[in-house]
Amino acid sequence: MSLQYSQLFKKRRKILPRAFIFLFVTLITIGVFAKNNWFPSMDALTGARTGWFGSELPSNASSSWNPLAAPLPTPAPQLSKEYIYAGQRLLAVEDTFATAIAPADLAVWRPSTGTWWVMGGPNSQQIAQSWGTNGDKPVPGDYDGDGKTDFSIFRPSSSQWFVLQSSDSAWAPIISWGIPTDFRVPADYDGDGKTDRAVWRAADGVWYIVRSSDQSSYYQTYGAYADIPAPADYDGDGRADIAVWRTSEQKFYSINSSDSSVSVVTVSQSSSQPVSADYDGDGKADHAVRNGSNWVIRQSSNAQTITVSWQDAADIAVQNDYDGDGKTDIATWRNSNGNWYIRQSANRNSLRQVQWGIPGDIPIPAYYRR
Ligand SMILES: [Ca+2]
Ligand SMILES: [Ca+2]
Ligand SMILES: [Ca+2]
Ligand SMILES: [Ca+2]
Repeated sequence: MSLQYSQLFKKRRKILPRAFIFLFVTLITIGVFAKNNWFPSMDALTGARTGWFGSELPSNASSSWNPLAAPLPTPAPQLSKEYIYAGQRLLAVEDTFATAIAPADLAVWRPSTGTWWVMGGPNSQQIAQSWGTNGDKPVPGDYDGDGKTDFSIFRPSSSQWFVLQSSDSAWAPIISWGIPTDFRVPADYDGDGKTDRAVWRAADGVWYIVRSSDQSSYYQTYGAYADIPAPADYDGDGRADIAVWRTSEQKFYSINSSDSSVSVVTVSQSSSQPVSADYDGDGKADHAVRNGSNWVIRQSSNAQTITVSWQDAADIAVQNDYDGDGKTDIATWRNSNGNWYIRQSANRNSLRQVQWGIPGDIPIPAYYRR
């Protein structure tokens, strides 16, 4: 036993001095490194990073201490804006820093080929996207909520909604909703910034809505046979309001989403074409009816009703905000020549005439490019 103890004591006598020498050298080394700023560090004020021996590092390096660490991917820009839609019409952009709303794109869907044609701007190319086949119905909207309209179609044979998400170019989950004879009324009813798949059935007067916020089904009986659905954000709370236009009474009936109250607004026109949108730019949709070539608009800002005669009665109404001033422009598209006739609210109501599309196309202006 005593022999073993003495051997252990001899080993310790050798180890201890070596340990002291190691500690001494280490402390000296740390001192030299610290004095010369050879340790990795980050400047608290500027965020500038330095690696070993004072080497410069990119500010997004994942580690200062690991010389082999890869830099972090550049963070994707986050949307600071909130886009609120009623179908393909932009209701509002909520952004305290926004100075202008991007103008709507001129676009058509060609049934013969199932192609979406979106006109490019001064510095951007046009877009041609195949999505859908002959017999489908375009139902553009921002279903994924990224601020861009998604190429989307409803297929009557299967009642399926096919949405090509602009955010990741992937298919949204395919949902069967409604029947071919329904009015398709996609809009953002629950106010989450995403378009909700929705239909209105004249036969029973029921609104069938898939709320995008939780995918739950919502049913609301409102309206009667022969009414025309006219959902829009009449109370300006960022949510589309359930509404119908009753030609026989020349009245709009709507449920304000803000407080569930009912509002009844008379527009004395015997036409069956509601064209409600925010023409005066106060953030609330104006009750409006197109009668022949006349656009009769009850401005929400002052309750005044104005009448504007615009182009041909046979044209298709394509009102939207084409000049990006936050006001919907009265506009029509002519099937015979593919011309767009836009009354520019930002430019003293002057005419902008552009040829885009051919006879047989379906005009579907929206915010595809943004
Ligand atoms: Ca989108
Ligand atoms: Ca929604
Ligand atoms: Ca509303
Ligand atoms: Ca308005």
